[in-house]
Amino acid sequence: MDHEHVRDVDPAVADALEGEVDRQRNSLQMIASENHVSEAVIDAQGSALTNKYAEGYPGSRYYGGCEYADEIEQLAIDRAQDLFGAEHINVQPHSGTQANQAVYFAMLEPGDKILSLDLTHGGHLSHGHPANFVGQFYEVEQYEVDPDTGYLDYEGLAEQAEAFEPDIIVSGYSAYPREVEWERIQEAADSVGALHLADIAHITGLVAAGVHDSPVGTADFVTGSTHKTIRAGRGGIVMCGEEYADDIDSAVFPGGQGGPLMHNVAGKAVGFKEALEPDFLEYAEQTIANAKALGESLVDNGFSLVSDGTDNHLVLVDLRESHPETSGGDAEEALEDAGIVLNGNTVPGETRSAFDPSGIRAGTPALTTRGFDEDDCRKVGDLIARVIDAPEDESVIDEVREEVQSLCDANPLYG
Ligand code: DSN
Repeated sequence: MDHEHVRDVDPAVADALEGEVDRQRNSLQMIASENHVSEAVIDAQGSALTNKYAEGYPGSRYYGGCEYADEIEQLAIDRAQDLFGAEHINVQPHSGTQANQAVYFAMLEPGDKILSLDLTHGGHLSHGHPANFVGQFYEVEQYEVDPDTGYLDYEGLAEQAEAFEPDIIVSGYSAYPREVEWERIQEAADSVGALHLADIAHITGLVAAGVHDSPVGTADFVTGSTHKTIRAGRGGIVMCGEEYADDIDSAVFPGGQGGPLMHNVAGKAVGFKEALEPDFLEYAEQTIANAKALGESLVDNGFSLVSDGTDNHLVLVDLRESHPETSGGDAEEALEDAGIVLNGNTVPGETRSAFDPSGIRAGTPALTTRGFDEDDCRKVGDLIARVIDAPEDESVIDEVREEVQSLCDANPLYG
């Protein structure tokens, strides 16, 4: 990854690009929504398709010269169908948020009602936060996880749906460590005549591999992003039954987007092909095993986990009991100095703020891609504990930084 063409034209950007590759190589990327895509996906995304306009869909475009764009988009759709089994799939959304936007735009009128999980309980901005367009164009009410267990409260959700009478219920989360019972949310939606959108952005790869229950065939709409656990490069995807196909396609283009980012669609096609290989199942299983090992190690080191553990690729640590003086932001900063990159995160019942929350969120998708196993992840849990126990001790930070480097050297990334 030498960026030689960039260097010829723009050494400043080339230096920064190489700096970023070195940063990823020499530190632990534990932001739960991140991953390391293959060089094949990077090659596809950095291709001449960035030049091509292709408004429309395969076989029906508003511009000439789309023969290769058609071929690639159809490959992406076919492979996504093999992975997820949905009747209809649109691979053009630029991101998971724009995939969600397409569903809202297709199915709701401004002022319609959305019932979704509160952001501080693990939801997402695009599910109805007041600062997002969704919170401003629609009437949003939010549900919460059970404060005692950290698990979704399906009965409470059904009662809330009955009282609020939403037009759509949104499930699928950004900081929820447990398996989701899609059928129970569908039942709540059906009982009040609401639609159900399941946003699997974080777990798209786990669902594709079959290691996490799939909402496809249960929820009316399933959206996802393609660069997280599925490692297919930046972008989004929408899946639905055939009866909604035309509405969704029109809501993506021309409703919400202009020309598709065909270079990203090519990345999706390549990443989906990789996800169809048998070793992707091993990857997905290992990602979950690693998150469980990380969580156990943190618990052994005295930390509290929201819901006491994990079923997926992430753990959510509530620092309030074990480290009441340390905010998630303080922990994030000290850990980054030690080469462990994750994010401060709100926790259910948050008593600080989104800018200075009480927890940290840590994921294993990227570590697993570079070859980490359970023993490595237990060790990472110990290293996280050493830093958070002494976030201002430079000698601890330096020692942990060295151990992080050894782990990185043992699990090399990008050649
Ligand atoms: N920003 C992503 C996350 O970190 O969960 C979701 O879009």
